[in-house]
Amino acid sequence: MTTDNFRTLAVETAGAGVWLVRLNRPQALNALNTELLGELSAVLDNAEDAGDVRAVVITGNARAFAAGADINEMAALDMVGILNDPRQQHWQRITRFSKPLIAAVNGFCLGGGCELAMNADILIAGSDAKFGQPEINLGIMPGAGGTQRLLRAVGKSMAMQMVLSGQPITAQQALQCGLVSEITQPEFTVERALALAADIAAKAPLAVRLAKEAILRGMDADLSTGLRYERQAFTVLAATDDRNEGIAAFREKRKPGFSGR
Ligand code: DAK
Repeated sequence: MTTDNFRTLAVETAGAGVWLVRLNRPQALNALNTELLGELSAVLDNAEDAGDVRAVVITGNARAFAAGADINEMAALDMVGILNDPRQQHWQRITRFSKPLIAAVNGFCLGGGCELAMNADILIAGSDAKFGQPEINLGIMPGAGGTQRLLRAVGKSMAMQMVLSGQPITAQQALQCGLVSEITQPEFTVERALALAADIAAKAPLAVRLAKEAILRGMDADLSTGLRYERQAFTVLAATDDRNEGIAAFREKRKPGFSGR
């Protein structure tokens, strides 16, 4: 993977099977403009196709993960512009990424930035992170999943509080309400996310993929539908080489070597 073609992102290989994507518009607190979203969507396309990529970590910088959609760009869009907005497709690309995506969040994580982080499967926050949906202060509301994903992540009362008041919450509050799974010192957020990504990257890729899909499907399904999907996915994995390898390695008291087949 080369970062040469990107102006708003930096991409690097960070250990076996892991890509690290850094949002890179520091002058605008990594506000998500069309160019950045397009580049992110291209990176995820590449990561999806690259057989050796097993997990992706996305981060910003010390000051901001991302302070939301680019308000200057947004100002130019009327209703028809929003209906025809190409960014919608970029958001869909992010949402349907099938490999594990981990967000390492420091600083401001607001509006579309918070919605981007919530598209990740796992969120790790630096203790200085601030999560919020401040769109209400602009006379608008979240438009990239903020009302729906936040509701599912933190429950009704906290989602209402954040979306209706626009007030951000701290990393500690985000941990308490389940928006993030861990807090680190800010300087170790990316390191911790990469360690987790490396750990996941060493697992059987098909099992990881189906387990991710089962959890995501479960968020939108009733229990019996979710359980039915889980059972089907579990059964499919019985036909994989990696399942045989995992069980054989356990019995032979050695580390498994997963092939992805
Ligand atoms: N857009 C553009 N520029 C931004 C920005 C943003 N969201 N946030 C910050 N900046 C720019 C500032 O304008 C400033 O630029 P200069 O003036 O230096 O040129 C620079 O970043 C540094 O920001 P500040 O000077 O304001 O820094 P402070 O530390 O004083 O304040 C702040 C930091 C994060 C509290 C403040 O910048 C702020 O309130 N930013 C706006 C946060 C916000 O309202 N975010 C929500 C935006 S609306 C949709 C998809 C997505 C969305 C909607 C629809 N569809 C697919 C339909 C999402 C909407 C949003 O996210």
